[in-house]
Amino acid sequence: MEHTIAAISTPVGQGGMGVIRISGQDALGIVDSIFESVSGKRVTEMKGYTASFGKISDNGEHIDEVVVLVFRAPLSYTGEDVVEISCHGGIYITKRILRAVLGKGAKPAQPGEFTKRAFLNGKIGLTEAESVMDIISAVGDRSARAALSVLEGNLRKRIDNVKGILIDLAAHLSAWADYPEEEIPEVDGLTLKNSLISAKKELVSLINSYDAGKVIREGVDTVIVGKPNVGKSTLMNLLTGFERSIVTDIPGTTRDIVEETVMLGDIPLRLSDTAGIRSTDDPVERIGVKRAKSRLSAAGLIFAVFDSSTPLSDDDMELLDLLKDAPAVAVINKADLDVKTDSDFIKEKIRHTVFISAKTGEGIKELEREVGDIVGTSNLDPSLGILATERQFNDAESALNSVEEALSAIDAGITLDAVTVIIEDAINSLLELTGERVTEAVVDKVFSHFCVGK
Ligand SMILES: Nc1nc2c(ncn2[C@@H]2O[C@H](COP(=O)(O)OP(=O)(O)OP(=O)(O)O)[C@@H](O)[C@H]2O)c(=O)[nH]1
Ligand SMILES: [Mg+2]
Repeated sequence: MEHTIAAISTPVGQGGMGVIRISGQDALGIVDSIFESVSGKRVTEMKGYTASFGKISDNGEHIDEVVVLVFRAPLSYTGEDVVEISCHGGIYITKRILRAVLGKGAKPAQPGEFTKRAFLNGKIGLTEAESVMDIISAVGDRSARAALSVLEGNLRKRIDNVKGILIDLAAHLSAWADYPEEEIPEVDGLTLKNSLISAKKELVSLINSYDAGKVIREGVDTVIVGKPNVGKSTLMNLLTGFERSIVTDIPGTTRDIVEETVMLGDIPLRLSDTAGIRSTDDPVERIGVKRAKSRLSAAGLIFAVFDSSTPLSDDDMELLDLLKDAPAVAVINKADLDVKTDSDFIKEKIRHTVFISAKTGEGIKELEREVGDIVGTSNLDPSLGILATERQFNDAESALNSVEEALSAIDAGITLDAVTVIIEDAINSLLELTGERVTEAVVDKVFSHFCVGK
């Protein structure tokens, strides 16, 4: 039996409530020794899923009035006996109660140790465990939904489906090769190939969902560029919802980079508003222009802003050339004024083009749609379950490599037992992905990313 662990499960800081969580065979006994309930009932006598109100004291010192919640093994998050002490929030009280619990023999929990125990006790799979971490750190609404759907096992279902196809194939091929006397029908080449192709398709779609999922989870570095006075800062302020950048009708207003993270629909954008790009003799503005240009090359997404009320200038042309093949949306601003710019020329140079008015907010939905197209989130259905971590991505990719190798082996006329071995490699990668067959090192790595208390 593993030792009993304890940690503060709520974030550090001031709050209305704090929770100390204790898991392990001594959990009930430890809490019993520092808790006195109003009803007189002992913690060790409490049934699972019941609560008790009373006070916590340590060596005669009264600490706080608390509610104690009991979960009995195996019907708990970790699968072990678990007690949660809900106390008044605040750093002092939660730490003081934790100290009392540790004083009675519990050990401080390692990062992710509660969830690790849940995994080791078969309460959740490895992909679900990873999505617990995802939920803790999810920023946007869709991100949380994607993480939740993984938790509900959608990813697991998709992987199990591919794994099922491959296991059926491998089993049939091995039976046919190993037991010739059983008259098992030979696997015909076409069926074999079709099954592998459908496994390949599903793996490719999973792998493609990874980048889009990452965008939703982690956001994208977005830079707003354009010549002076086109309305970059006005767009920045529209997206942030407050006067983040200074706006004036004087060209060259913004000089340094102004940053803010916003949600455009369900995509988190880390926005940088920059100095208008033009040649200038002003040394300060020149530094700003240089910074704007260097941001451009590192950005995951670019809003290239043009002023629809003036014809294209040399500065606009220079920018259009800089943006060749970049992940850019041409934002033709001031659509509330008469159009004098050559928007067809812009469209020729930049595929994704929208008319907006940063002043009135018109066109913002279209901008959102173009962004979704560029970063690949438009066609993403998070309810299908998506790959959530680099580890899952790598395992899915090795499975795909093996499936592709098996397909070329068949085309090359390699013997079926060799093909079987390659298919088994693919199965192994998938077993590793789901955590059904993983090394201890991988498990430790997954849980080390968690915060203490989870
Ligand atoms: N009519 C109209 N005016 C706008 C719109 N967007 C911005 N403006 C005006 O254009 C002027 C310049 O706006 P800014 O947002 O400061 O432009 P900028 O691109 O940040 O300029 P620099 O920081 O100098 O590079 C201001 O007078 C804004 O009010 C718009 O959609 N319609
Ligand atoms: Mg500006």
